[in-house]
Amino acid sequence: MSYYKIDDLEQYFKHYKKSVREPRKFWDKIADENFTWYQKWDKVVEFDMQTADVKWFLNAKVNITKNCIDRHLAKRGEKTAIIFEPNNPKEEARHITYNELYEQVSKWANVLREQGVKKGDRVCIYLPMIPELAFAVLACARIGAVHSVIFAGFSASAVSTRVNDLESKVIITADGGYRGSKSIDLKGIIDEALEKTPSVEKVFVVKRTNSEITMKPGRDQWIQPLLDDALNNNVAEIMDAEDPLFILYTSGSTGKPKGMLHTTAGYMVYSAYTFKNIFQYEENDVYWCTADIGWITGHSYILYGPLLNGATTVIFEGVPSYPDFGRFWEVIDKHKVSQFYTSPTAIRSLAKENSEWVDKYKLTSLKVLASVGEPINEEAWHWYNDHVGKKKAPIADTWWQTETGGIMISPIPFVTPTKPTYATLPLPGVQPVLMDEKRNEIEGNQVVGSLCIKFPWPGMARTIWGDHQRFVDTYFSTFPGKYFTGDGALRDEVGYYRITGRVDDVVIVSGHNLGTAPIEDAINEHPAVAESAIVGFPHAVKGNALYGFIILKEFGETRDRDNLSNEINQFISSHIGPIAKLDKIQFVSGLPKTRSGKIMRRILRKIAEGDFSNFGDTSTLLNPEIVDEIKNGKL
Ligand code: 6R9
Repeated sequence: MSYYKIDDLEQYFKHYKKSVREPRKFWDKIADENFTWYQKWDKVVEFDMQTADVKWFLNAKVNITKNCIDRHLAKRGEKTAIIFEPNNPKEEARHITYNELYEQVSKWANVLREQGVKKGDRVCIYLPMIPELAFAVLACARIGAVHSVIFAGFSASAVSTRVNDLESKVIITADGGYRGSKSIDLKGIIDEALEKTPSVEKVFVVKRTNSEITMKPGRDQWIQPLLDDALNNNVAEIMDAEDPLFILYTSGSTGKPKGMLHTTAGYMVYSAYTFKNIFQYEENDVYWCTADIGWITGHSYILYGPLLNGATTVIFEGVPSYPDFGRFWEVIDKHKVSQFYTSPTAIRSLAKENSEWVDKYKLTSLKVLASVGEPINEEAWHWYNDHVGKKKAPIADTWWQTETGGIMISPIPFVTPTKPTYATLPLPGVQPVLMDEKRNEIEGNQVVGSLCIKFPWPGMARTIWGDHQRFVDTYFSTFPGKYFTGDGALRDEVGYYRITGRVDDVVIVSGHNLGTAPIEDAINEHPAVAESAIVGFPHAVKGNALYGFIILKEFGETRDRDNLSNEINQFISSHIGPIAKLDKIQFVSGLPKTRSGKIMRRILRKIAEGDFSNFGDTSTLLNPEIVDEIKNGKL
């Protein structure tokens, strides 16, 4: 019996039980049957959850790109590996076959090697969402260099912080990038960033926008002439299972970003396994994840997961609103996309527009929908289900983190019955537990607590680059011996999990624990409300009270604000209870969001408290200008 694919609920429970009782046997079989290895492991796993030392597939030898590319060539050489859909719909899409992907990655790998990049070197990649981003990432993995993709929306100072933390010698960038109606001067940002990065020796530049840029002699080179001269085949580096594969930064609650380090074999096994099950990918499907490769979702579910399974994966350069609000749906019909993976933010931003933008597309190719990044509220879930999936495509609400490497809790489409706003059940191999304030495990169902994972899984991050103590402190100390996710969750009467948001998003009002997410859900159901964010602020009698920042839909703008405020509180009262009513409501035109779409509540909390002195690091904000607007609106 194979454990790689789950076909029905009975099988899910069977696999799940096996994975808990005999995790070693479970992962051993999956790793053994579904990948090509130079050498197999001596031991499946070795771990100490106190010191956060975890190793999987000890002493195995492998190269992830052999598994992503080479092993498919015999059967799938002429199959499309990547569909590139450019920002401008008038520019032709590119179809890159597995054979072509092999040639491109080989050329890139040869160039990097010839230019002196060695196994273990950190290579920073600052590219727009173009096929070259995939080639660069895979070429690094091919030669054993550790890739660190920096999202091409980050500022120069965010880039230099990361480059310096990695002491990276090589940067790969482009002359520019397109995003909707804008073009971004990536090389200019790199030039500014590199004024403060003494380690960088070489910059390779991809041509995309043909913009005028300056090339620094001795440091900068166009990559194309080098590629033209390179051989189109390459012998992959033999990597140890625990050799680093990549480092990806995630923002901490304060201070310096954390460089999460993922290693080779465990990440490979886990991203492949989770992709296969969550997306139920079949041979002729076209799969599309709208994330950016600069985030973990793009690493695991645009590149590695799909390619490990020999899938066709779409790389989309643009944005959902360009040239109009129908772009996603147009692309789905155009490429006959079968699996579509996006974020609640994207869904809400499109749901707020006239539904004709989506309803005019057929979307009949869609089989599976998925969501990631934050809790998906009920209204957005239904809109996604009704307008996009036409009530026929199950929605996988996938909960996971940069640190987990792959999806941890999610319905398996056609297997797990879905329930709006619930990530439902853990995947086999994942052992979630809920913990109370006294650090005890909470048994049974219909309970709420801090979400931890009590046994290692192959995809977990191994450390924070250069700071293992911070890794231990952040994730393994709050609940000793367990991995602490930082999220709160509830387990319902049948054992389904619902992520209630970051644990720090819970506000205690008059002694009652109130998650901000369900309150926001209730508010968002008001027909005039587009989006909302709730934070707590100190209150003399209640301890804390609730402050609501609310964005109205266009027609709501003309309504009387006092009446609206009363109605919104009525909604909360009837959905949750009078205890959850807002003490203060401020109508705003936007919310401070990180580039991955998360509301930066830390800033809203400060504004609600009336403390405008120091908003901390705002370098990851997509819309920093909104902070002043909200602040001024309050004054
Ligand atoms: C993959 C990714 C991780 C945090 C995580 C949680 C939130 C992600 C979610 C979700 C509720 C979901 N989150 N998916 N919350 N339901 N389906 O997003 O990684 O950027 O590291 O963020 O995002 O709070 O802890 P990352």
